[in-house]
Amino acid sequence: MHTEPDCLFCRIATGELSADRVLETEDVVAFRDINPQAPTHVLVIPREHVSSLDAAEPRHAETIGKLHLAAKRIAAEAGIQGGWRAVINVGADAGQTVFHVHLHLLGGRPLAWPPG
Ligand code: DGP
Repeated sequence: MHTEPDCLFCRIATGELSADRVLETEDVVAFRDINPQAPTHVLVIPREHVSSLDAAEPRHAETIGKLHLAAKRIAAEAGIQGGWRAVINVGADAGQTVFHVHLHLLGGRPLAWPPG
């Protein structure tokens, strides 16, 4: 499995850097966002380094799917009522600042649409 030694989220995934982890599986790790935008704001990442959804290939399909299923599980375990949002920022113009693909799980408050 490909990892990048200088990638912040790879280093969180391996445990080299600490984070407030909420779920770990063979393929994905989830932890609370350091700058939460909602009462529940969790980042779900693959253990494998993929820089962005733009860099994902067909062989990553199962892992990308697992990010979403992990978010569903975390939202259920958090007891979020009435809905939640899964967001993947793709590229700098969309607000991506960490180039290791990650799904934002946001919930616990009403979420406006469209996002800014
Ligand atoms: P994005 O803008 O979509 O690339 O989201 C990156 C998110 O990562 C942002 O909401 C803040 C969060 N973040 C950045 N550095 C850290 C960190 O060291 N620990 C944690 N828990 N979250 C981080």
